[in-house]
Amino acid sequence: MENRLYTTDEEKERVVLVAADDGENSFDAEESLDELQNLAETAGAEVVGRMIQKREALSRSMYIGKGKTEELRLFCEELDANGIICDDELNSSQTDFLEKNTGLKVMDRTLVILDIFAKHAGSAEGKVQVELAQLRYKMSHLTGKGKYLSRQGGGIGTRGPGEKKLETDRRRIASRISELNRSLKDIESHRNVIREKRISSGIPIIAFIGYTNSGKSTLMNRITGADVLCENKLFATLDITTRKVKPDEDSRLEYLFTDTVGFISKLPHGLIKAFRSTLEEVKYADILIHVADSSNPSCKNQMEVVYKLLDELDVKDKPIITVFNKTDKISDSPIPDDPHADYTLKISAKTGFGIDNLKDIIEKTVRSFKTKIKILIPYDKGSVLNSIYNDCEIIKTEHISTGTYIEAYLNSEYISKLKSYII
Ligand SMILES: Nc1nc2c(ncn2[C@@H]2O[C@H](COP(=O)(O)OP(=O)(O)OP(=O)(O)O)[C@@H](O)[C@H]2O)c(=O)[nH]1
Ligand SMILES: [Mg+2]
Repeated sequence: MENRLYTTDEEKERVVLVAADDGENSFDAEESLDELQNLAETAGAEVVGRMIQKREALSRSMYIGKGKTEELRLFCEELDANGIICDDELNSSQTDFLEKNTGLKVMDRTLVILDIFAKHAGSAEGKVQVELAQLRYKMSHLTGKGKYLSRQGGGIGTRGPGEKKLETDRRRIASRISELNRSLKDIESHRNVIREKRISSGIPIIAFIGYTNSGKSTLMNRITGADVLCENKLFATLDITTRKVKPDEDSRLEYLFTDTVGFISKLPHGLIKAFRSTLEEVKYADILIHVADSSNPSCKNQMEVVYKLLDELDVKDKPIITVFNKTDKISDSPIPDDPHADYTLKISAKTGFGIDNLKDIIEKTVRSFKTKIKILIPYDKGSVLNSIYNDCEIIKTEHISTGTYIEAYLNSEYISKLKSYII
């Protein structure tokens, strides 16, 4: 059974999903495997079976027990499966043990997520981030003999961004990682410049966040007229799209809407690290619109995952508007509560239901917060200066040759009034 041939690029992988359930996950094991099935299929595999083992505690050396592993081997043989995908990230001993005792290709949830990211990465930034996360994953899963990587074949875990074969040689991986790290540094500093510019423009930034496939991009398109790709796929969006929009034609207000990558349960740590600069866009937003898929039976759990990740990214104290999306798909069921949100409402990004209401709420929220900006008021504009002194929260004032330099917290109405003085 050892060394059965692995799949080739042309052949569809036939996989069995495996979960070791120690009761620690916020989803139950079946729900989590439903999601893993969706991930595996998005990565191009065919799921032919699943197996769950309830465990008191997970072991460092075996993902599932010895007896269960033998049961799994027979189960895979019966189903003619050629791979196994485990629902948690395995260490190299756990992988080795399963490989040795089943003779099959052993993959895990992280590997599948990385594979999907690689498939969907479009921008140069996304590609660098994904390849880096993939190679770091490979490095940490190299066993002493490097057996796991020396396997021939294609399929999940062997493709980098742009269908490029991933590097498998340990030494070359190391030098590629340093190269990618350098590119990432450049990308991050470029992103910081753009971000600084955006923040100092004083225009409120509104970010769509939420579980993957909840409808963030569909809502972004509905509100801004952008044409972000929306698909019934996990992680359809990886790149950041930003659009400037006026709430209505003659409004003095302007908003910047941002759509970005979705969250998922057990989001691999390596991905969070590599995608930090993308994920941190959320940190610099003024308002978060949390898009939840109310038609998904796991809606509540998915929302919890989102809040856990926000916490991990150290995103706090932002106004949150939670929209329960896809209400066109459900009959009139009550909205779950969301203690984290300042507002909750039902919408359908697809039909447009509730969108006007959402726009009103956004406007109300924008008006209620203030943004820090820098302005320069010429000395001949004494009345403008007076009104700032009277109405705004000033942090710093300095008299320079061209006028009075001020750093202050202004609300959006003031920002539009003083637009021409913003520096
Ligand atoms: N019925 C219904 N389907 C919707 C609604 N909003 C989005 N969808 C569908 O849900 C799927 C996912 O939508 P996206 O907008 O791509 O979701 P996303 O949150 O951007 O997903 P990722 O970028 O993959 O994280 C698509 O098939 C959409 O057509 C809605 O209000 N009703
Ligand atoms: Mg999207």
